[in-house]
Amino acid sequence: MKYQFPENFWWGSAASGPQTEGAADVDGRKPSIWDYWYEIEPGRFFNGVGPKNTSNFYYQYKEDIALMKETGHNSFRTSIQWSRLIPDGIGEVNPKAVEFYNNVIDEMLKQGVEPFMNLYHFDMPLSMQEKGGFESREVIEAYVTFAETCFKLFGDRVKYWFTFNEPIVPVEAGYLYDMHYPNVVDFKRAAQVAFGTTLAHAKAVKAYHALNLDGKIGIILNLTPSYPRSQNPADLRAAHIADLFFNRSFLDPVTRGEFPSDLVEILRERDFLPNYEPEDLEIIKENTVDILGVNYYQPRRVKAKENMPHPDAPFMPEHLFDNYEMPFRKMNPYRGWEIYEQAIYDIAINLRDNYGNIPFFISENGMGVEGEERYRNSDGFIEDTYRIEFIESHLKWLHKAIAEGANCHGYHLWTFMDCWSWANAYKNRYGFVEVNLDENYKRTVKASGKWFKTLTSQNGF
Ligand code: BGP
Repeated sequence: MKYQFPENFWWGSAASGPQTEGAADVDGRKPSIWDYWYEIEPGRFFNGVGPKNTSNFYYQYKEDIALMKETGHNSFRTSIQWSRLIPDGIGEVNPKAVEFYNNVIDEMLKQGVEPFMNLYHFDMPLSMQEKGGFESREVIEAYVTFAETCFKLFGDRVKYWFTFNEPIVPVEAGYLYDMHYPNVVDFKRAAQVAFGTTLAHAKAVKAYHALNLDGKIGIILNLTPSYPRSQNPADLRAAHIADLFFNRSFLDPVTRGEFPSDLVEILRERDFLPNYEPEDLEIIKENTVDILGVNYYQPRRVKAKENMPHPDAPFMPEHLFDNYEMPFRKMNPYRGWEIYEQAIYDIAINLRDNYGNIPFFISENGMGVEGEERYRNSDGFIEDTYRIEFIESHLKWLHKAIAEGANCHGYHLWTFMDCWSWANAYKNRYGFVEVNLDENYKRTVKASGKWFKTLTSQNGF
C-alpha cells in the first residue's frame, strides 16, 4: 500500500440535520428560515424542491447507520436542529427531539460509528430570525442556552462538538450576495452578523469547557486558500485581502482569539466595524477551540482590481480585488467549482506553520455531480469512479502534509447519502449512497461507498 494513514484516523462523512432529517413539521418541530423562505419564494430552489422531506433520515436512521458501518465509517457528523430541540428558539425543550437525537447517538455508538455533533448548519429558527438573528444579543444568548442544553443532554456520549458549520456562509449568502434568506445586501450588517456569530461561538466554547465533560469542542470552517494570479505586489495584496475576508475573519478569532488587525483596519476606514462590548473581545480571546474542522472544496484565485466599482454600488469585498480565472483550470462543471487538490496540502501546512499546528481534520470535501443515474451499471448501482478519483487525489496531498508534520486526524466526505442542498436542492449529488426520490427514498450504495470500505479497512490505499 502506498498511502498509509495514522492509527485511529477518522474515516467517515458529514451531513446536517436540516439537509437529511425531513419530517419538517413533525413531532413539534417548528420552521427555520429555510422552511419559511421556501414558503414565500419556492422559485429560489432548484426544481422548486424545498426542505420539508429532505432524505427521510428521521424515519430511516437505523438503516442509514447500518449503511455507514457497511461502507466502513468509523465516524460521522451531523447536526442537531435548534428548531427541533427548542422549537421556539428559547424556552421549552421538545421531548420528541431529545428522544430522536438520543436514538441516533445510541445507534451510532452501537454500530461503532463515533458521533461528531454540530450545533448550527445555516438553520436559524424562524422565531430567532424575527428577533434579528445574530445581530441580536438576545439571539446570541438563546443560541448559547441551546448549545448548553445539547452538551448536558448528549455530552455523556458525544465527544466531538462543533459550534457552527461554515459560519461565513450565512454572512455572505444571507447579508451580502442575495443567495440565502434574509436576502439582505449590506456590508455593515454582514459584519455585525459575523461578529455576533463569533461571540456566540466563543460563549458556547466557554459553556462547554465549564461543564468539564470528557470531550472536545471546535468549529468547522470552509477554508479557501487565495492564490494570487502572479507575484506582482498588487496581485499579492489582492490575494491577502481576499484571505482576510474569507478565511482569517473566522480562523484567527477562533484559534488565536483575535481578529486580524489589517482586516479591522479595512472595516474601520469604511465605518463598518460592528457594535460590541469590551468584554466580548475578552470572551473571544479566552475561549479558543480544541480542534478545527476544515471544509475544502475549491481554491480562490485572485488578481488586483481592474476597474473602479460604480460609486453607488453597495460595498462588497470584491471592491478590493478581482476573482481570477486561471486558464486551463480543472473544473467540476456541474458545480462550477475548480478542482485543485494541492490546496488541501497548503491549508494543512498553513495550520502547521501559522496556527500552532492545531489538531484538525478534513470535515468536508467532495464532488457534486448532476444526473448520476446515467452511470448506473447492470448490477443497479452507480459507478462513480470520478468520485473515487477525486477522493484519492485529495488524500494523496493530505497524506503528504501529514508526513510533513501536519496535525490532521481524519477525513470526512461530503456526504454520506445524497441530500438536499439549500437552494441547489437535489441538483448535485455528493453521496457514497444514492437516494432515489422517485422510489420512496430507496438507498443504494454507490461504487465509491464500496471502495471506501476497502480503503478504511486498510487505513490507506
Ligand atoms: C457546503 C455545506 C454543505 C453542502 C455542501 C455542498 O458548503 O456545508 O451543507 O451544502 O457545501 O453544497 P452545494 O450543493 O451547494 O454544492
